[in-house]
Amino acid sequence: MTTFTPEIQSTLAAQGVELPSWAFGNSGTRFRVWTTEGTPRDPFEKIADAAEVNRLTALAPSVALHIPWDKVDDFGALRRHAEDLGVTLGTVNSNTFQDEDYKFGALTHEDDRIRRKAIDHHLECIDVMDATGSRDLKIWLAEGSNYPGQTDMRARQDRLNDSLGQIYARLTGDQRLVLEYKFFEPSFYHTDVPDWGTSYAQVATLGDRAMVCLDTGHHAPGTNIEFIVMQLLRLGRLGSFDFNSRFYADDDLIVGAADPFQLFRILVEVIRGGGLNNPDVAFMLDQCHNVEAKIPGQIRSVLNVQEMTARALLLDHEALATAQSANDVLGAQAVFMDAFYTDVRPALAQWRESRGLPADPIAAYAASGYQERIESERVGGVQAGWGA
Ligand code: LRH
Ligand code: MN
Ligand code: MN
Repeated sequence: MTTFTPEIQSTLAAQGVELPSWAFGNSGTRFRVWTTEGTPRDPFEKIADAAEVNRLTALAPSVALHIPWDKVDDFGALRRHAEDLGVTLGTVNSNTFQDEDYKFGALTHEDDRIRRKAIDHHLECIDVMDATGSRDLKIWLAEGSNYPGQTDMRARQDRLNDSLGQIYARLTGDQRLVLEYKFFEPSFYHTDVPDWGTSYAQVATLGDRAMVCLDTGHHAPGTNIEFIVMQLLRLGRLGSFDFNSRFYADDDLIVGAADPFQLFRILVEVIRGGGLNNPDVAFMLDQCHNVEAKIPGQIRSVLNVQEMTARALLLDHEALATAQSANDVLGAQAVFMDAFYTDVRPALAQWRESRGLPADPIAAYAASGYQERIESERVGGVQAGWGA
């Protein structure tokens, strides 16, 4: 069986992956939102479910919020609730994609009134961050056009930059703005922030606390995502990951399910670039569990990240560097694949037990009675937010 050096063990012990509150709500596609028994009825119950994932894995110390989906009267109370359960409130995600006013844009809108409304929404999100103690404001913009000639793409970049500048100016202390990109959807011809280059060009003008968010599901098929990871780390602008898997478009499936090798390659570059357990780079999930059980789905997800991290940590860098500098193509590839093909699961199970955690967190969840309890206590759970 593989063994982990003390150094690898302490690296693994320090790892944390933020959970999205919306992974615990009901979700589906634009065709149907499926219901699940035991679904949280409010943000407090979403936090409780996230805390359960952390209790069984020690891998999920914080929970991301989405506003207005997670709007509560008293964010201080939500914060205390989270802390009582051993987790913190993390990234605050804005939402300008479900309001009629934003049909033709939000932060890029031609109409000053609508653009002002969208900027003000972000300022309110920063008020939430002040109350929750969150560091990051994450912005994903569903803005663009469907037809060539429909809009002036260049003027929209200028308005976007002005809007982001106003939002950035409201940040205080160590708060950060993180701009997420996505190549298409809901717009199909052009998107205002379609790629890492545009996100980088926008945030670079704002200041040091403006960063890029890389959602692994937001690229065209075949994109070399680990190259983007390398480049953003090199430029000091990789602020966060939204981890998930895709087969086709923005599928939001369990991270590491569709392409475990891609997740491995990404983590190799994260480690290479000093991004692992580095507070500058937030690891988050952005997933929706449409048909699978939600809490075990989140447990599976954080374990997938942990397993691929362990494999990436096993990469023999010395042997790789030797092969690379000799242009030993097959030798380098063999070293790389050796690490990828190492089954770390038995070693991780043993290591978890040595830390007082269940060897098999999914089995431990099934045996815990938590699911039965929430199914009997919670009636009328809410959607994740889609179509809400
Ligand atoms: C957009 C996105 C973005 C949203 C989330 C719900 O596709 O990835 O991060 O906030 O989905
Ligand atoms: Mn995302
Ligand atoms: Mn997405």
